[in-house]
Amino acid sequence: MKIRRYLGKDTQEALLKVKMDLGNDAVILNTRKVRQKGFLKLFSKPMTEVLAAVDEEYGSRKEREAVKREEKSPDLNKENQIKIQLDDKEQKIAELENKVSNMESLLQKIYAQFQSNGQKTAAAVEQPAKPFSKGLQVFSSNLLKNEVEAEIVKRIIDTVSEKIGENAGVNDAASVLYNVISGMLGKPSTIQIKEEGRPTVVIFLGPTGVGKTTTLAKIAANYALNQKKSVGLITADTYRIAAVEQLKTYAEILGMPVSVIYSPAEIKEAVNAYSDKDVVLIDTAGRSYKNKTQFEELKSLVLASEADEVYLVLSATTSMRTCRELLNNYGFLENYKLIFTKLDETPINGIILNAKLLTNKSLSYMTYGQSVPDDIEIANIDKVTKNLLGSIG
Ligand SMILES: Nc1nc2c(ncn2[C@@H]2O[C@H](COP(=O)(O)OP(=O)(O)OP(=O)(O)O)[C@@H](O)[C@H]2O)c(=O)[nH]1
Ligand SMILES: [Mg+2]
Repeated sequence: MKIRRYLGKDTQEALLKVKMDLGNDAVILNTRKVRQKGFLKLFSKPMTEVLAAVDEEYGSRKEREAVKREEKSPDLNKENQIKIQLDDKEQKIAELENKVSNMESLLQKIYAQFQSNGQKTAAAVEQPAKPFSKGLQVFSSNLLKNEVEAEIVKRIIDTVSEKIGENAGVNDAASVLYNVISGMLGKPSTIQIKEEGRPTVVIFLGPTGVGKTTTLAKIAANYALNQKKSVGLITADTYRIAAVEQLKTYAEILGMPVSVIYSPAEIKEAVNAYSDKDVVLIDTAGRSYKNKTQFEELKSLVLASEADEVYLVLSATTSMRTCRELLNNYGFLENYKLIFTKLDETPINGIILNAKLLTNKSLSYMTYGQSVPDDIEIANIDKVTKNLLGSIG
């Protein structure tokens, strides 16, 4: 028994090959679908494989016919043999050509598929953003331009995303953002004058030149002129010759007493001397963030003053990096409120939100110029929030 394997595009083609080769006596043993081996062939259609058998003595039909032809005319047969060999070669070449062209078209298909996949990905990236995400993108970029720290911007956007639906428009996003940011800034807290007992004692600290003395003068003037409170001033700033004179000038104009102390030990007595006052405001010397000894002295001054309220004065023009250092250095303070000055000198409001969230202390006053007593207001959360969401030109 002779067993042979025949491959065809389909069963019909494979059976035809069997018949052609083995004749009608062939017995079909098995048919199955097979994939050709090789990377490119993985993408082609499976072939049909037919396993056929024929009695050995019959041999293949081609062989039998060849024997017959040889018997009839040996010369003609030789000629035919050459022709058959040539025909076989031509057939092989044709088969190879066919294979190459199949591979070519397959490669073209694969290439086209890759290209269309690439276009689909690009299209997905360029897809017009939904109104919700588009609105948030604009605001998030404004917050960053306002120098709100990236981590905080992310926190804000995440909170807003949780609160509003996918299809919310720019206006909805804006109003939720407004609420989230103003909530983070919190309610401002200003000096709370005690109704009874000793005067309310307030001390102002902060780096050099930020506007401590000017801000103190603005607050003092407002208490004296608008609220008819009696105010006493103390300065602990004897480092600069002009500092005492500066406060004395304001005190003179406003008609209020001022006393000067040269060491923390003197503060208690100076405060006690103002027992008849409603408010006592204490000015301090600006401290460079590098000088550790000065901070130790400041710490004892704050403790000795037994102040009811402590205000840390910061300029809005300070870089966030410096601001972080400053907040670190003033970290010895247990409780304080934040004053931001010089907001007239910068359109950037990010530092206010950053510092508020870093310290978790209340915002209190903000100042917008050099003019005493006008250029001060209670921290305007609405204004700051709108500035943060607005674009910086
Ligand atoms: N543009 C602007 N200038 C201000 C503001 N507040 C204070 N200044 C100015 O900043 C400068 C310093 O102000 P001071 O009040 O002396 O600052 P300070 O923190 O007491 O300074 P030291 O006592 O030296 O540490 C002065 O020229 C003020 O007029 C403000 O809100 N805006
Ligand atoms: Mg000063």
